[in-house]
Amino acid sequence: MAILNVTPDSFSDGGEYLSLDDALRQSEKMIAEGADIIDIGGESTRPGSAAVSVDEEMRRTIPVISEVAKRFEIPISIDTTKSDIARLAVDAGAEIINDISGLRFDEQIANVAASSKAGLVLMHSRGTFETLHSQPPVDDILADVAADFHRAIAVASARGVRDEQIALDVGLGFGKTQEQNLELLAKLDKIVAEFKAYPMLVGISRKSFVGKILGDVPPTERLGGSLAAAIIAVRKGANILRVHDVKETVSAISMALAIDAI
Ligand code: 7PJ
Repeated sequence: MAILNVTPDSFSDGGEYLSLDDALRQSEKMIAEGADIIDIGGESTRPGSAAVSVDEEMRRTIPVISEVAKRFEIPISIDTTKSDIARLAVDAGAEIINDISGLRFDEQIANVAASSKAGLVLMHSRGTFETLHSQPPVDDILADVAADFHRAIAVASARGVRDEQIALDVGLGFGKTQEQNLELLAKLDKIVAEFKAYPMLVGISRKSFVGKILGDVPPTERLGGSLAAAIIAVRKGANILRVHDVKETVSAISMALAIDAI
């Protein structure tokens, strides 16, 4: 799953917004490098980011989704916590809804998934939009993630989403301590085993917890660390990796799988 941010704060190159042309060029590049899904997001959830209105999120994402859907064959995912955006995105051609709140912010997202038959990613996170990155730690992160997966799956199911539509995500970097982010990767096989009916998605790429291990390096210097963690995640059962660096990730995982296949 290749990340396509259409937010001014996470993709600025001097200009205010990522232009449609830039978004299409970036999509084409990531598809050529081996992406299987493009995840389009118009609201940054990085620490310190401001929430955006439905109108603004719509203006950023929907034209890009329409154009990518028109030009390429690749499945498109919409990274949103708002059912209004999810509905517009699905109508514009998105086939997957990626909800970092796991239906905690807007349960109607499940209704959109149910009626459209779109895929639904239920990610574990804690707190509100404003407090996503300032949560007091829980004692047992594995138990917290598992309990929240059960809650989210029950909400989805009650609103008509079928099991085959759902993927889960432990939500690295969202309401976890540094050690808990590492623990979730180290013990990912346990969570995969408990929820084996669902594909497991993991987002590691360029995150702060990777930067911390490498001596607080900036996002541009987190590739090696991200790849090492990605290999471990796949060996422990992850099925989908959400990444910025498609070519490098495909190379690293191909190499690891070739060795494991012997
Ligand atoms: C994730 C996400 C993740 C899923 C973001 C960032 C923060 N969606 N959206 N999983 N992270 N499913 O990319 O650093 O880990 S935004």
